[in-house]
Amino acid sequence: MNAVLSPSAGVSAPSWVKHQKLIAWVADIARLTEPAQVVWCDGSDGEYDRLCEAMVEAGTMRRLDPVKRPKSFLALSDPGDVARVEDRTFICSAKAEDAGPTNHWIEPATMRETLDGLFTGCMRGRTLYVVAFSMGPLGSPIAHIGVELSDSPYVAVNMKLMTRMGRAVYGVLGTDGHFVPCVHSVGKPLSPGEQDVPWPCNATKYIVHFPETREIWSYGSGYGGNALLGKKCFALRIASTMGREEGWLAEHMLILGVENPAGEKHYVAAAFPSACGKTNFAMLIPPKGFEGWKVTTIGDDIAWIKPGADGRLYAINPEAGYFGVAPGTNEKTNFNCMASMRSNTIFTNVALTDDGDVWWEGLTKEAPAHLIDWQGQDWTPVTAAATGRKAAHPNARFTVAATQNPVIDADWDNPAGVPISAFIFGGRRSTTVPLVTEARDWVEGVYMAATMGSETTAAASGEQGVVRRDPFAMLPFCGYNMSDYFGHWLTLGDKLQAAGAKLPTIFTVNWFRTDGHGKFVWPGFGENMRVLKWMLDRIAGEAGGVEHVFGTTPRYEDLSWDGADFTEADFDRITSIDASAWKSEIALHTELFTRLQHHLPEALGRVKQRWSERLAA
Ligand code: SAT
Ligand code: MN
Repeated sequence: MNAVLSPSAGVSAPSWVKHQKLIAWVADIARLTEPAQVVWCDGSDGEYDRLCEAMVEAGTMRRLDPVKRPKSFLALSDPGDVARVEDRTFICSAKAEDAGPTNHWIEPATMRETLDGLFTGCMRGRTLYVVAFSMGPLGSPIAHIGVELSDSPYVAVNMKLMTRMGRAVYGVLGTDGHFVPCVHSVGKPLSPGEQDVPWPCNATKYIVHFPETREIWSYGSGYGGNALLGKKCFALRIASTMGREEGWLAEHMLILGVENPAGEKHYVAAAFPSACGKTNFAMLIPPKGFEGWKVTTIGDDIAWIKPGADGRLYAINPEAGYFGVAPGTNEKTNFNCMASMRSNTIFTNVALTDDGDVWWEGLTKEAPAHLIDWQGQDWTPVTAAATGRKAAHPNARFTVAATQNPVIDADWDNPAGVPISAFIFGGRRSTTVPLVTEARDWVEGVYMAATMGSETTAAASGEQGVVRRDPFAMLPFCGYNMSDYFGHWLTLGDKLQAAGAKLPTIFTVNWFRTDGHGKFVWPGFGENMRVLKWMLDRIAGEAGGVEHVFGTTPRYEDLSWDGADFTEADFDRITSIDASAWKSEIALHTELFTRLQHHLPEALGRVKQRWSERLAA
C-alpha cells in the first residue's frame, strides 16, 4: 500500500505503476473529488488485513469469531443501501436509441454536468483507493483491465476477493495498455473533525455508464453491483457493448464443467436472473444414482465468451470470487458454497449470533434463540413471528474468493477459456414454462432467451414476485439497445455456422413451477443434475423427448431417476404445456416485441408467427 498525503501536490504513483495516462487520470479525479489521501492498492494480503482492521476500528465491519469463522467479517449496510438500484442506473450513449427502451438514458453532456456537480469535493476527508483489476485471467486474450477509484475501503477489500487485483495488473497494463476507468464515491464527504458513520452513502444515487468512451461513474451507494464496478457495470454493461463491436459475448451466465464416469467432460453456460440460484447450480453436487459424475465451477455469475480459432465458443469467468445471496444457502442447498465460506469471507447484512458467528433465514431449520439482526437490533424468533422481521436482509450477501471453492474447475484460471457445449436460459416462473426444453435451432433458442420472463427477486430494489420480461437475464445489464443485442446473437450464430462450426445447443429451464399451494414441485439443487444429464445425452444424440410447439421436452422415461422418488404425475405437472396459458404468454411476447420494435430482428418475428400458428392449430 502506498499512500500519498497531499493530492494537491500531485499524485506520486509507486514505481510499479508505469502508465502515465493512468497516473494523470488519477490526479484529475483527485483534483475533482479532493480526497485527504490517495492510496495505490497493491492487492497484497497484508494490505487486505490492514484495510479490514481499519474498518473494524471504524465500525464498518466486525470481526467474526476466529475459531468459528476464521478471518471473516460482517458488515451491516445502511438500510437504504441494500441492493442494486435499477431506476438509478443510466446508459449515456450519444443517441437514445442506442441505449434502447429498456435502459434509462440521459444525454451524455447533461449527465457529465450532473456528475461534475456530484463529484466535486465528494471525497473530502476520505481516502481515494486506486484499485487496478483484471477481469479474467491475467493476460488472457479474453480478459480486460479496469481501474476503480473508490473512497470506500469496503469496495477495495471486496475487489481483492472478487477480481485479480493490484500490482500484477500493472504488469499487464504496462506503459500504455487499455483500461476501463471506473470512478466510485459513497457520496458522503467529511468536514474536518466530523465523525464518520459505519456505512457512509447518499440518498442520491447514480450508476452511470458511458458506452462510447467505456467509462463508469457511480455515486451514493456502497453496496454490491452499485459499487463493485468490475461486476455488472463493467463485466456486463460496458463489456456487452465491447463484445458487440468486437464480435464476442458478455453474458449474465454461470459456467460449469460436467464430467461423466467415463471421463468425458463438457462445459455449459447458464443464464438466470439475479438471485435465481446460479451459484447453487454452479456448485451442484450430483445426487444419489449419479456416482462417478462430477460438476466443477468455472464461474457463478458472469461469462465472457469469444469464438476460438476452431470456430467453437470459449468462455472465461471474468471474476475471481463470488458475491452470492446468503439467505436460503445451507449444507443441503449448496454444500460446496458453505464450505467456501468457512473462512476468509466478508458477510454483508446477515445476522450475528451471540457466539460471534453468522446466521440467515434458511441456514438452519430452527433459528437461534437470540441474534443481532442486519440492522443491528436484537432479534428473537418470537418477536420475528409477531412482526415478520427478517434476521438477515433477503439480499444479504457473502463475498469469497473463488479459490475457496472445493469444486473449482482445474481450468477456471485458464487464459484460453473453456469450450461451451450448451447454453441454458432459465427464469423463475411458477406457471406455464416447462422444466426443460431444447430449442430446435439457434434462432429458436435466441427467441426463447429473448422472450424469457421471470418473477422479480430481492437482488434489485422494487416490488418482488412480479413477472417481468428479462431477455437473456440481461434486462438490467445490457449496455445497449436490447434489439441490437438479439441481432448480435443471431449474427454471431450465422457467422460461426457459415464457417462450419457446431454451435452450442440452446435449452431453457424452469426449476420454479409450483403446485396449488405455492410449493415448488421440482426439488431443484442436486436433482438438477438429472436435467443436465438429459441435455448432454441430447447433444450426444442419445436421449429421447417429445417435440412440441417450442422445441423438445423429455418424457418421464427420458430422464434418469436412479436414486430418486419423483413421480410421473409430478413430472407431468412441471412439463405440461397449457395451450391457453401459452397463448397469453405469446401475447406478452408481442407486447415485448412492440416495445423493442426498433431494430428488432425479423427472424424473431417469424418464429413467433410460426409458433402462434401452431398453437392455434
Ligand atoms: O449486486 S450484484 O449486482 O452484484 C448481485 C446481483 O444482482 O446479481
Ligand atoms: Mn448476477
